[in-house]
Amino acid sequence: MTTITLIGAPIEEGSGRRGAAMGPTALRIAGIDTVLRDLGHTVHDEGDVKPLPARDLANHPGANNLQIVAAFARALHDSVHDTVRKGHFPIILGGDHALSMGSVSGMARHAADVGRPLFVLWLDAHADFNSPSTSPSGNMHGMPVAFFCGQAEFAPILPSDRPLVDPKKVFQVGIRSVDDREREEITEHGVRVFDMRAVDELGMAHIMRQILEEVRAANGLLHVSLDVDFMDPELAPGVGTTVPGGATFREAHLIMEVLWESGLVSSLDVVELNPFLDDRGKSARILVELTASLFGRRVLDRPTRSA
Ligand code: HAR
Ligand code: MN
Ligand code: MN
Ligand code: MN
Repeated sequence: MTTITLIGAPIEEGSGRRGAAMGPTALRIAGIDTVLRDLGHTVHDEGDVKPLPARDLANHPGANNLQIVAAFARALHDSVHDTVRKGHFPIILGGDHALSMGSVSGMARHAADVGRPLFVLWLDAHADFNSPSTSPSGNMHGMPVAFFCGQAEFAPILPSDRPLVDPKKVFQVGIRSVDDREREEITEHGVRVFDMRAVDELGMAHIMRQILEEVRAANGLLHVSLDVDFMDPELAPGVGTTVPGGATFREAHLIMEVLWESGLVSSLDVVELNPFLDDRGKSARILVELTASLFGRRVLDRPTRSA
């Protein structure tokens, strides 16, 4: 059984609208801690990180709310790194996706400490590979992947010696809304993209098998970042950036089940839940369901996990 630490990150300043700061509260009300305890895990809830605005950074015209976004990134980097160093599994309750600048960087630091490669599974409608100079919106929730892969424009946010993630170890699944400059960037940097067309043509089981085999062969750590808009908006409407044609409940569920069976996952972000836009808690409840599946809830016994 796993010792899990819940870390709330009530950030909405990366998203350009209000509401995602209520995400951690909604996930707690939906019972994320109880569901994990009922599965036999030990759960500590650290409460919410309390960042201090990064006043050393100047305002930037292409990076909205840079000071507060950087503050969350710094606080989460430290808190995730401390958590995982103790041997606990961090679950970051978002908050918008800009928080992954900090959570993934904290995991990258740990991976460097233990000498293992970090892989990232990015479940999202979006590639989130913009930089301040390429972003059409300036919203930093569209930038975390470019950040932790080391695009130079972000240099002052975290210490310059921070370990980076190799873009070829980032798997994006479910992508269906990519800006023109982003498309060039993810191709140039070799991000591994399984867009919704790939999901339709190959099937989720095949895609996940391929990803997990690669992580296992490299003895990697695997960070999972789950954006609510990965799922179809009919299923999960509680998010500011819905895109039609997303993953079904079964597809999302299958991912979580095979991830549990793999034993390879080290850390999880649950991001972009906007309870103000949700339909009577529906999206929050689905996220809790999916998290339970990632931690071993199952319908029938099957050949058990390998690790
Ligand atoms: N690509 C657009 C931008 O950068 C929209 C980004 C939206 N991002 C999220 N997270 N909702 O995936 O502005
Ligand atoms: Mn995202
Ligand atoms: Mn998204
Ligand atoms: Mn580039």
